[in-house]
Amino acid sequence: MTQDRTTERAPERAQERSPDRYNAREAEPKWQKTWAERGIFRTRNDDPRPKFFVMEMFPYPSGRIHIGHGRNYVMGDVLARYKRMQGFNVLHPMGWDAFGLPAENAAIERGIHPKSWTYENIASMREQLQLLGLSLDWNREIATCDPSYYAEQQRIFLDFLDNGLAYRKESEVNWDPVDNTVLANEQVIDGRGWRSGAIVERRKLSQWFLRITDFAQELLDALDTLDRWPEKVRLMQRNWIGRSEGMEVLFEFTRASVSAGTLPAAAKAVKVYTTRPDTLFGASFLALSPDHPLAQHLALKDAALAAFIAECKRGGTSAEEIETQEKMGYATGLEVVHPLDDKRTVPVYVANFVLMDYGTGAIFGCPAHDQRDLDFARKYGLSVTPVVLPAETDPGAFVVDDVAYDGDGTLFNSGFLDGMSVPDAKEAVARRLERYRVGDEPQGTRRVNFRLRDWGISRQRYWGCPIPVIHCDACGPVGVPREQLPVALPDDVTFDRPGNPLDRAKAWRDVPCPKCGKPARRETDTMDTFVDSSWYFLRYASDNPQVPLDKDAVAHWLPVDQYIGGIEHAILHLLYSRFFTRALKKCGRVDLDEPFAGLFTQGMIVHETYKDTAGKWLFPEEVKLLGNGKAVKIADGSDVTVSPPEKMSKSKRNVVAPEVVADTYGVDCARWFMLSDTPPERDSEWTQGGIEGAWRFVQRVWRLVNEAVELGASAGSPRPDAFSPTALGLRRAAHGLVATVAEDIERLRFNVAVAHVHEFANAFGSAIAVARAEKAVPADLAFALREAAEMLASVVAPMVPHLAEECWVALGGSTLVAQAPWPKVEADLLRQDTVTLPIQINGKKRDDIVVPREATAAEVEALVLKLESVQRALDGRAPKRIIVVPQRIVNVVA
Ligand code: ANZ
Ligand code: ZN
Repeated sequence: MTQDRTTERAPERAQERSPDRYNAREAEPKWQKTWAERGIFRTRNDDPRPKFFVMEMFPYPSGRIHIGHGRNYVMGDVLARYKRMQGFNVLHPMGWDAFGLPAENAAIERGIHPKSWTYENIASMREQLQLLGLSLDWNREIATCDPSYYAEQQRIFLDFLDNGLAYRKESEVNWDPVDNTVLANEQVIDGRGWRSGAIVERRKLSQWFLRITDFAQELLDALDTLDRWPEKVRLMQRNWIGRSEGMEVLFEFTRASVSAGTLPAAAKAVKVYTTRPDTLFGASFLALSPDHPLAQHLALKDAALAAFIAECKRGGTSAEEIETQEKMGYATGLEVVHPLDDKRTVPVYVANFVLMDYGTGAIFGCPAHDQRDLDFARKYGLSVTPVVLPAETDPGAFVVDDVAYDGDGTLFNSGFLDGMSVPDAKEAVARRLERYRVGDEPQGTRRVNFRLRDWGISRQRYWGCPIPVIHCDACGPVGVPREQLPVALPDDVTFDRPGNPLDRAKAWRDVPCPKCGKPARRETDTMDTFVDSSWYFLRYASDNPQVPLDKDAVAHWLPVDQYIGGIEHAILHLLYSRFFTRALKKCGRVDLDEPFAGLFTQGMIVHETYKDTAGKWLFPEEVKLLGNGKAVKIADGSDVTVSPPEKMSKSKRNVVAPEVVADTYGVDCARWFMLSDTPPERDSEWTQGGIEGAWRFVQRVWRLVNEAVELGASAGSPRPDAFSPTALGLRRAAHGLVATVAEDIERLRFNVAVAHVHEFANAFGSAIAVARAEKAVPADLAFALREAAEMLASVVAPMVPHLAEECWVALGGSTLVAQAPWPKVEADLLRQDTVTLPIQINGKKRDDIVVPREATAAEVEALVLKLESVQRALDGRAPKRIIVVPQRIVNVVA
């Protein structure tokens, strides 16, 4: 069945000249077995060679992988194999990000235990990855759901606790009032619980946090040192950390407001945070967050305010939700005095767009220069006074209508600030407010703020790493003694009811307090799965399971030289990992600041989508393409709608399984195709034509090598002293290939490497044609042919490793090319002593040829006539004319 397919889908098979066809389906499993048996990808920590650590972001074991998942692993593998050939001790590990919600959903929906679901998926995905021929050290494989892994994670948590880096605080969660359970954000769909459909409420729960904000400045500053990270990712992290410089300013209540009697006894002023103290004279209102203590206090005696606050909560309180909501406010009736002009008063609102956990939870609104404030002012009829005048603008003519002006300019309408630039005005206001006093506090204080929040890691779920804490009524939360770790997940739990099964696992939950021995209960929250992935790269360094986090091994291997993964992890995963590394250093567990020296974010693999007449998605193998965008269903010939390529996804069925490709073409073809054409950072389209092209090229390399074996010198033949132009041209091309592909791989320009191999194959093909035409191949050319074949096999070895091993055997090699050194280049041959001439046939460019720079027109002509493309065009006839323009172009008139 699959054999038939190969025949059918490899259209040029019949035209091949060589009877020897490379049989990937035989070769690939054979070499994979040999590599595994000889353990050649096993890495030792005491290996004296220089280290190179390359890893790809580890997969979530969701079920099966499709070829779209494979691209980053293949890229990492090319680098790993190349670096091995360069003499490095390479660490290239693999693991499983194995905790998470889907396993629990499978348990709920299909009654499979999350553990079996996960380990079954791991088994089948491991097999699929092995099929790709990846040079991984499977001895270091880890799964984050393995107690041996999470025991260390619990130890890390306790270290954080001891060092003040983990703490507990009240925080809001999504609460499903019907299922009586906390929901993850992704389980809230349009404000409703995914299963019950009930409107989700916000509830306060005591939860565990990690103090990432302690490291905000460091994490920001160190971004400048990560010069092998994409600028885009550094920028995203910078924005996420969100440092801003501003001021806290006190606004005192008016006498009337104080004597109204609604304020708490101690309340004299409201503190706001602003990055624009220069715009103070444009202030037209103050706004408190609905969660601000003062708003909460006022709501106790103001039912309308209480209702308003409740209304705000329904809209959600996350920054993203607030961003999209219509601005709403409630006038408290209170007023404050303007800090720079005590004759002016400003009304105080409670407003839905002010966040409690940023700045001070209160703002002053300057509508002319802030869009949110402007929307708010228009809605509630508040004044809009511009105070920053854009350059070259007439103050009398400048009005702010419904777009706030947030640009630069000169202050006006601003008393003592008039005429100043924005920075000067900021400084002048700061100086003045630092001098003024409110009680014994300065009225204004300079302040740096970060958008970054501490990391809430508590999840009310089963399938995660248990937080190693026991709650005692007398002692409070107590860390589980280290010798009792791991706190293992109990297997015996039920998923028949909503909520966290750990809450119901009495035998597991109820334990004595480690401090006082009184009855106590375990923490039933588990950790956010981002914790699991925040240190796995450190775990890989250890080759001793007894010491999962091994400081010396980390010092040896880290930082990761090249990390490869998707841009979707540009912020959270990478930032958390950077934080973990620094936090662990603070705890004395590692001696490292930054975990990833080099980062590469690869593009995705996209594929067309297919739908039948009933609107059902079809798999590519169910569809026959007819060309020019038309297709039919193979089963019944009915029409298929073809839509533009999209990210491969199971739901749209536009996926290709690695085993299908392996069976049909061999995985080397898949690898070659994934590396070809498209720059690796861009999305690449998987097409039938593309994979067939890769198949033809694999066959071509095989033929070239075999022809060179046939015509070339035997292994280890001595190097002749002199070379003919043809032999020299080939040698230059081969040595050039070795040098340029090395550089291409170092720079992760895999598509360029592929292009260089293609280019070389042409040169090699012409040289072989020259050799074939000889009665006896001269020794110099014979030497060059063998050398070129060995170099070609070596150079493609990182990319198409199975084919390369097979070529290596054909060349008489007794070792593995995977363990062979990268070929040595003779520097002399790299000098630009060759030129590439375009070949025009009947006025159209058809080919290129590389010739020695000093080649005579006659020599060039002879070489050109042997090119496959030229012979095809001539079809046995003599050319009408050949015009060689030395060092420029060759024109053939057929
Ligand atoms: C007055 C002002 C005038 C502001 C103006 C901006 C423009 P970044 O740069 O992100 O730090 N702000 C302060 N705390 C807030 C909170 N808890 N919720 C919502 N908004 C808050 O933003 C700082 C600015 O965001 C602050 O400067 C404040 O508005 C607002 F023409 O103060 B500004
Ligand atoms: Zn106790």
